[in-house]
Amino acid sequence: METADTIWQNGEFVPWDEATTHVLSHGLHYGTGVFEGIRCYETERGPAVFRHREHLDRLQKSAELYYFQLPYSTEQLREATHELIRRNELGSCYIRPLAYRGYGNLGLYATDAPIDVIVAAFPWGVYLGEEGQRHGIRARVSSWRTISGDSLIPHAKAAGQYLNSVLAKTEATNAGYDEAILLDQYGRVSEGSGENVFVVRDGTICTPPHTAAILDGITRNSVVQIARDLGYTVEERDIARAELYLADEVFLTGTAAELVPVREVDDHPLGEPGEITRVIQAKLDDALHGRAEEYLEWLDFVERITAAA
Ligand code: PPE
Repeated sequence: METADTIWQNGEFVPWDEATTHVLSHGLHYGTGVFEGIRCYETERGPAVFRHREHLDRLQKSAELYYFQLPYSTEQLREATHELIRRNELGSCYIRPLAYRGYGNLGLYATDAPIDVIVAAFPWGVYLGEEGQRHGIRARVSSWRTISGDSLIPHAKAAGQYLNSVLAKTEATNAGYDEAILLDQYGRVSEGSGENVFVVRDGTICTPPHTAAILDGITRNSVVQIARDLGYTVEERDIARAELYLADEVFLTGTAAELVPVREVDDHPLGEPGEITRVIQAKLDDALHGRAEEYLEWLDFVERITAAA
């Protein structure tokens, strides 16, 4: 991975290589951590973090869902992140806040293990590649079903839950595909290993609802709003597996991936990205980079400290 100079760890800026943790940290053993994936983009007005507050709110909620309290407020984390971007002299970058139960005690009810919090920021290109973003990727429906609300909390972005995504992604990649699409426990379309899914049929844009064990994606929400603002009909409804094959267009959305067209599902060709995908992808790109006046409120601009300040 590409590195940066410093990482914010429990309130301090420490050199990248020194941002380490004890091997008996609770989170390493049981996956007791919550995290976020956020992107910052270079804009005409300097670096801007996309929907920063929504991401940090989701982090706080993920923590609360697993019964732990972050020792830092959203505002403290936001300021720490701005300072981190400045200190690392980053423009476009990926931001990874993580809060995990640290070293103190093992066992499952280890409330005396502290909650450690880090924020890292570093350069990271689009997750499924530039080529994939332009011409679409090849997806495969996973043999692994997505985690269900019966056992875990799909709405939380929790570290341990990602073992499910790792299984799906590994299976798809080993079989020569770019990404996995997971079904929920009832066989309905849920989401990608790290993205939400959209299906376009007869001009209507559909995406699985909250009941389909999805993460409530911030890019998903942005895309729904953009699509509606552009006059498209967007339906949140159950999607059958076969609709992935019968679709006019399919695309995935996520912070790391942004908006990625899907050109093939389970060896059924969908072809080059369709018009609706293209139009929404372009608008999202404008919003991310501060070129869409109507979505400027989604950007949290990082003040540059001038030499005189
Ligand atoms: N579903 C899952 C399971 C998921 O991990 C993500 C984000 C999304 C949907 C889309 O959510 P949002 O980013 O708010 O639009 N995945 C993050 C982590 C990916 C990774 O490989 O790590 C991300 O995109 O940053």
